[in-house]
Amino acid sequence: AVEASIPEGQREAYGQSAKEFTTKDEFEAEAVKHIETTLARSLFNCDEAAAYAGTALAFRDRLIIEWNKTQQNQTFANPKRVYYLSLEFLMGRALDNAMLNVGLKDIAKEGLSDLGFRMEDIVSQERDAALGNGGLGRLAACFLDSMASLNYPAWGYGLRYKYGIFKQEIIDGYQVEIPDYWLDFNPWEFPRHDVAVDIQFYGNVRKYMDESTGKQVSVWENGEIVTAVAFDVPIPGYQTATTNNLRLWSSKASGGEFDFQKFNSGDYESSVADQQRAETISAVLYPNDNLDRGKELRLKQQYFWCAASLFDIVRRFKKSKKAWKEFPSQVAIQLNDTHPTLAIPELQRILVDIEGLEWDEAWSIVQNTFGYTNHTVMPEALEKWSVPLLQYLLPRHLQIIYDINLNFLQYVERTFPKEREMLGRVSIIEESQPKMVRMAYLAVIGSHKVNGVAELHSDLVRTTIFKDFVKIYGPDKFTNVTNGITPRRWLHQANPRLSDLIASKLGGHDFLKDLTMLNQVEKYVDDKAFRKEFQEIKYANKVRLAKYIKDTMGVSVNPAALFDIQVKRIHEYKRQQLNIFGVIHRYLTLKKMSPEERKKVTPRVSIFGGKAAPGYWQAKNIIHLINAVGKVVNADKEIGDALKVIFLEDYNVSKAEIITPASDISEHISTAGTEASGTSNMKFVLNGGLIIGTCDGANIEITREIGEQNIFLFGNLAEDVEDLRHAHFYSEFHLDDDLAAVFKAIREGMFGDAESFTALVNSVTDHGDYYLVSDDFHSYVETHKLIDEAYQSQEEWVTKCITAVSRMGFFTSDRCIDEYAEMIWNVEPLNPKVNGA
Ligand code: GPK
Repeated sequence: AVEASIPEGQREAYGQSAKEFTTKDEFEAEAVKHIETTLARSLFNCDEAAAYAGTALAFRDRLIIEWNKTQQNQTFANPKRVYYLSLEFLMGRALDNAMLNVGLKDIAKEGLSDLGFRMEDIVSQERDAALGNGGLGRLAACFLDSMASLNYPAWGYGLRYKYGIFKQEIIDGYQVEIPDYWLDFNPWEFPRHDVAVDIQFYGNVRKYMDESTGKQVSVWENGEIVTAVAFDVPIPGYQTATTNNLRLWSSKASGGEFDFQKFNSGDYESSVADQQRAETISAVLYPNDNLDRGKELRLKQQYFWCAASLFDIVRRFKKSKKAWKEFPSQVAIQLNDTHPTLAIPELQRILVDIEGLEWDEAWSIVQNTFGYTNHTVMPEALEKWSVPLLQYLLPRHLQIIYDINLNFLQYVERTFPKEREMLGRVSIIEESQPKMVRMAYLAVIGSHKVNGVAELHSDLVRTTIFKDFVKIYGPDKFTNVTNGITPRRWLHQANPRLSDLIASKLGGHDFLKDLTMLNQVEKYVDDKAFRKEFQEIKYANKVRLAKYIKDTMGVSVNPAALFDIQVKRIHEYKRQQLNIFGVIHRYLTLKKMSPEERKKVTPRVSIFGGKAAPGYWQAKNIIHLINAVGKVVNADKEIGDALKVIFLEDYNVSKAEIITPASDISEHISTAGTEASGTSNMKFVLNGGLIIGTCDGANIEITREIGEQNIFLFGNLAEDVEDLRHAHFYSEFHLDDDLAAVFKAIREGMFGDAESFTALVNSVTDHGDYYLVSDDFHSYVETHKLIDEAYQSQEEWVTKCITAVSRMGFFTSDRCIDEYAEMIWNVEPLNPKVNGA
């Protein structure tokens, strides 16, 4: 019926443009066509970069077709949709994933080989899309993959940063940050210059009485306008036709390229300056992880993105001509942390000020639409914005926030008349100087569900930061969805040989869509051939990493040594300092041994990687110490292969794909109660490595699933942390003896420049040891001894690894998405084939 209005010639032509390559020769023809025409490159100028571009563009053509069909299908069926609002999407590379999901990787591999290229070289030409800091942003990327793979009608909304997370260089042992300009060739995005939204900032609110309705009306006026332009990124599902959309907003000055009034009055330079000022909104990703810095430009980013996304969502809803009360039956919006909390007052503003709904009716729509995911209970990470800043930038939103707060506090007062002291505690407004808006409270009040990301974390959410809210709303509003990872990228792509070995036993790769099938692997734990192949794969992955280390750093490491890896953002709570102090202890121990004794020790390679926020001085000290220790240890002839210390530069998603499959042990050693979940712990175990970890985040659930004989747990428990911290100040503080020896070595200059490590040592000895490094040190060192012993009997070790892999089915992000869909979103998958699409 809809098609009837389209001229017949156009309908036919459209159908024909959709020819898709299916053979090697067709692939080659497509890729070469793109190299010759799209890139205008001659045969004599076809290098690896050009081959990458040709391959990417050929696959892109195929994706676009599926993507258009999916979007048409969703438009016709008009089901309830999920909108995942996240300031970060840490996608990594797209080509390998596109080839896997389209299902023609082997054909492309043969085709490229005909053209004289190796697949790995071509895939590694791509720059990472690094629009995120760490776990939170990578989780969003895994969720997009799962939502598409499970056929959920889902959109991601984010910002199109011109500069993603900075590139890290290590110069003389120090971190140096280089801007990441990643957009010079990005075939995976589609500018939608026709999808543009004007966003207002500043200005004032005018109130008047509408005579005809007798209602008070608020008008936000005289503001400054910036335009949001949509850039769309296709998100293909695995083995399904569903290809969802990630919409990223880019900022530009409103009114076309220039302000023509200024231009005509001869003020050309200032109109260019306006343009550049508008563009700064989406210019750069803030490089802080688990830290709130309260910068004005960051608040502008948040509102810009929330307002553009909501405009888009509301526009789509209005096309359906349904009544407003249907909005929550058509729209579920998930807030990835508090960064998009302004979407709550923004939707209330749209409904009340623009659409003319009554406050209460609007508010019930808002509450039923939003869900909020909390990712941390650490106080320094909980967002607050100053009232004067909000008043200046978003005057109408501040009023709305005050009204939300008033209604909420009145409700609390009515319900708990005897607990007036609670009002100050739960108020959205903190009565400080200046006053602050507590974004997490606003997110809780404006959502129908609040979830943490692992069981312990969700318990802490309920019993600490939102304790009063559990009392006010009841326990059912608060829930848990334990994080997961996509097995497509983190098993099949990163570790194809292990994926294929599993597939050979399970009769194909179906487990990549139903990871619980991994439990069938346990049957092969005693199968000689299986075990041998499993070990060979791990060894090959370690050889690959050893080669990478040699190529990038010039250091030779022995792939037969125990590879001990800690890669994640550098943060005091993640305790890379505990790890490097442990490494120093190991070095001192080795130095005391005779050469004969030393030969009996399990050789180790301690591998670190991760970025420090540019303004996080103590984290940078940790990086410096790791590099300083590496320099001394790696040059020590006496030590040789017994110990090597490596700091891998510029850890990112594509490097994680090489590093993760190569671990024997990985470290997840945060102070108990601080790491909400962690997700790399899951990746390492799924790839056949064991972990050493504290009883924190998802480590606890991993232990429950894989069995405590297959994990190395150590350290104090979350429930004891408060008392231990207290004891550091009020009782005699006893520094662990082995740790004291480590500090002595550092102070005496064993690793050079003792001065520059003073602060790191003092944070333990003089400043209260907030992260309990000394309390956990002994248990940490003892557990590493157990690891050394366990590794000596390779047979038992392999049994542990295989058993652990087979019990990891729970940790797929597909399970997470089904849980969100059922408990929070109330959405169903949409069959991609309905409507004959
Ligand atoms: C949590 F609060 C934050 C943050 O600002 N950035 C970030 O990456 C992480 N997180 C947690 O630290 C991890 O424990 C968790 O697995 C991840 O979010 C995803 O939930």
